[in-house]
Amino acid sequence: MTEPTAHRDTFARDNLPPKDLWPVMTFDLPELQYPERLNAVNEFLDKRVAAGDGDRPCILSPDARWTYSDLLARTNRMARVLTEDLAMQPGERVMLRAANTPMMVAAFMAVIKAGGVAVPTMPLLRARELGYILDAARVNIALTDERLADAMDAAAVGRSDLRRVVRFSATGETGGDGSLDGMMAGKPTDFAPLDTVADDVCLIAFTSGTTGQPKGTMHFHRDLLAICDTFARHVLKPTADDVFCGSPPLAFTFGLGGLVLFPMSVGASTYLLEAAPPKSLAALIDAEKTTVCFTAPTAWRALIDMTGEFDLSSLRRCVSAGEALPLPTWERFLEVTGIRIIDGIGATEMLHIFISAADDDIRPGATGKPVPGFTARVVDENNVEVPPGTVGRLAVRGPTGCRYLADDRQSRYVQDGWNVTGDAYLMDEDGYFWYQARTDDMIICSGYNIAGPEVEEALLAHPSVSECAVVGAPDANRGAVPKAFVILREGYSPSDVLAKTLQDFVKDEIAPYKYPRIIDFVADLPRTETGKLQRFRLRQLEAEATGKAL
Ligand code: 3UK
Repeated sequence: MTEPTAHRDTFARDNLPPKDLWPVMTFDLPELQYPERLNAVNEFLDKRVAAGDGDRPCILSPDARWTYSDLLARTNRMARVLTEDLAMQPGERVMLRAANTPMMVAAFMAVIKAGGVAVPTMPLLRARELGYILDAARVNIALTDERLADAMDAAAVGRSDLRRVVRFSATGETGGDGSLDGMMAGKPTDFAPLDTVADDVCLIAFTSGTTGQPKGTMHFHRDLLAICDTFARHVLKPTADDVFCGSPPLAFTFGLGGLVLFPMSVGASTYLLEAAPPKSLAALIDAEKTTVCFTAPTAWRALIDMTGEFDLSSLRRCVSAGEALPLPTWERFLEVTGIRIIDGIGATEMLHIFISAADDDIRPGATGKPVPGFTARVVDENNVEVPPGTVGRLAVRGPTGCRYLADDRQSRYVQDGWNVTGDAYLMDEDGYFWYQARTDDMIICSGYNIAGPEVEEALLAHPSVSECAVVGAPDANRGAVPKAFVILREGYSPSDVLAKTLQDFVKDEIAPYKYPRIIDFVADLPRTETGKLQRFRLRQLEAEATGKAL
C-alpha cells in the first residue's frame, strides 16, 4: 500500500532513505501532535491573516515594509504564476536563489503553499555547485534574484529537467516583462493552499559541505512547525512585538528558522538585510531597535567591540549557533550589554536547534540541555551510552531528524535510530551538554585527545587575540601537535615574544599539555558562507607544507 501524499511528482518521497535507516521520531509534547494533513504555509500565513493579524508588520527591509496581508498577497500571486504559468506540479522541486530579501521569503512561501519542494541555495554558490544541486534534487524550475542570474543561467545549460529559470527583483516590483515580478502583476491575490500531507517533503536543504559533496536533507511540512514548537516556543519564547534580525542566509536553515519561521510563528516581524556583516547588523539594531538577533560566534565577538559606537540596548534575545560559542565571548558580551547569549547547537539534518538554554537555565560555557521535544545522549564507538563526565559522540532524536536525499551517508548520520551529529560532547551530572570538538577535529597528541576549540577558547581570553583556529599539525614524534593560527587585534603585531606570551597564557588557562606548540600569525581564516571555520582547510595547508598528512 502506498502512503498518502498530495504530491503528483513523487521524486522526493521516492528518494527518502529506506525506513529502517530513519532516526526514531518522537512527538512527546501536546504541541507536537500534528494532524495527518497540513500545509505549513497555511499555518504560518493564511491562518495568521484569518485571525485578524493581516495589518501587522511582517517582513521589513531597507526598501520594503510588508504586512502579513502583503506577504500573503505576494505569496498567492507567485503561487499562481508557479502553477498556472510555469505548470508546477505538486512535488516538483523549485530552486530558490537570492540573498535575504522580501521576495526570497515570498518565494519560499509560494512554492510550499502550492505543494512544491523548495530548494534554497546560498548566494555565493557558483554554476558548478548549483549544477550539482540541480542534478541531485532533479530541479524543475528555478527562481533567481536578477542580480544572481548569471551563475543560474550558466548552470542551467544542458539540464533538461530544468524547464524554466525566472528572475525576480528584491521586492517584486521593479523586474520588467518576462520577470516573475511582471508575471505576478496581473494575478489575483487569492490562492488555496494545496492540501498536503503533514509528512510530504516541502524543503530540501543542502548542507554547506565542509567536506565532500553537499548532502540534501529532506524536511516535511510538519518539521517547519516542529522547530517552532520546540526551540522557539520553549527556549526563545518570542512575542508578537519582537522585531527579529540577524545574519544567516535564508538558504541556511539557521536563517530560515531564526529570521522567518520563528517570527511568523508568533505574528512578529523580521528585518532582512541582504548582507549583514557585524557593523551593518549593529547599525540596524541601533536604528530599527530590533529585539531578537540570530548570528554566529564570530559576529557576537565583533559586536562586543561595537557597543561604543552603536546602541544595542533594544536587544532582548540573542542567539548564537553554527559553531561553539567560546566562554570568553559569552562573558564579555554579558559585561558590555547585560545580555546572556542563548547558545544552541543545531544542524541542517535536524533543521534547527536541539540543545540550548536561556536565562537562568544557562550554565556558562555549556551548550545547554536538550530542547523540550528532543532527547540527547553521549555514546561510545558502539553507540552505548557513556557515564556523565565522559567525552563521547553526541546522539540526538526528536520530532525532526536526518533523511538524506538518496545518499549513502544516511547510515553514518543515523545509527541505531539516533542522529549522530559528528560532535564530541560531554554530559555533566546535571544533564548539561558541553561541546568539545567535531569528532574529526580532535587532535591526538602523544595519545592524548586535545579539542581544538578548547585551546581556541583559552587563546581568545587573551586581549591580543581577535580570532583563532587550532588544528593538529603532523609531528614525527607525537603524531600531531596543536598548532594555532591567530589573527591579532588592532594595536598588536606578530613577534616571537608575543607567541611565547600566548603559549604561556594558554598553559595557565588549561592543562599545559594542550598548549599550541606552533603559532602562526595570519591575516584571515578560511570560513564557509555560513560562518564556520574550515579547520580541514588549515589541516590541508599543513599537510601540503609538511608533505605529511594526519
Ligand atoms: C556545529 C555547533 C557547537 C556542530 C545550524 C543552528 O550549524 C548548523 O547546521 P550545519 O549543518 O552544521 C551543524 C554542525 O555545526 N554547531 C552548530 N551549532 C553549534 N557546535 N556549538 C553550537 N552552538 O558541529 C553541528 O553538528 O551547518 C545551527 C540551526 C540550524 C542549523 N542548520
